[in-house]
Amino acid sequence: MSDKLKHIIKAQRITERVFEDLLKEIHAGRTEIEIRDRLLDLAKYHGASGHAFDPKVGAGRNAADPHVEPTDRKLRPGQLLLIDMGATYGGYCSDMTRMVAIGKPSSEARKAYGIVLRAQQAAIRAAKPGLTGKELDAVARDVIRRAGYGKRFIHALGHGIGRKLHQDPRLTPLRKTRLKPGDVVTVEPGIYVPGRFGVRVEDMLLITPRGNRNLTRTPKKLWIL
Ligand SMILES: [Mn+2]
Repeated sequence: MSDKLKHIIKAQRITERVFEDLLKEIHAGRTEIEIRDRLLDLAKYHGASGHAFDPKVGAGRNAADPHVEPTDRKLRPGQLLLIDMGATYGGYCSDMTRMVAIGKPSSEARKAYGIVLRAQQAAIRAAKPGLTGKELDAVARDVIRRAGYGKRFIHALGHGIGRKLHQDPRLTPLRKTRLKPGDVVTVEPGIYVPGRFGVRVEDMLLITPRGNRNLTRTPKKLWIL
């Protein structure tokens, strides 16, 4: 196994432990900033060399912006909370997004979560060498479009990741770079409904000679806390 892969996997396992610990501390009344600060402490505790980016923690309508910044607003029952996080280890990055619900979410938000998950699973089934970034992006985008949310998926499907958080190959409608074995890419479709909620689910895939291997182990159920 290459050093690149070893380090990305280690960074991702740290991220997963952080998320698992964090779940025990999320509840109504806590603020997004408090959760972000705990996340940073836990990453250090679990051995991260650093953070791949400022963690994105946003609840309810705040998550409708894909580049959400945590605020001092308190989590409220019924909100979906988006957590996008990544540790670094040995100079390499990890990147993962998971959703948590504070009590029972609205049926619209649950529906959107299901669509995003189906779009992501379709892209994961399809990812293999030779496919272009544009083609893989289209696999996920078509699922979301057919479900009626095409205009709400407002960013690229994913990006290469390694020493840099965002690098080639980019999975976007604009790029025709072909995937090749050894590439590590994120697959992160989303649905963002202004004023209401945002949903994104993100895993990292290693492109293998015949397909891909999912490097992310954290389950993708919608946690209801
Ligand atoms: Mn990402």
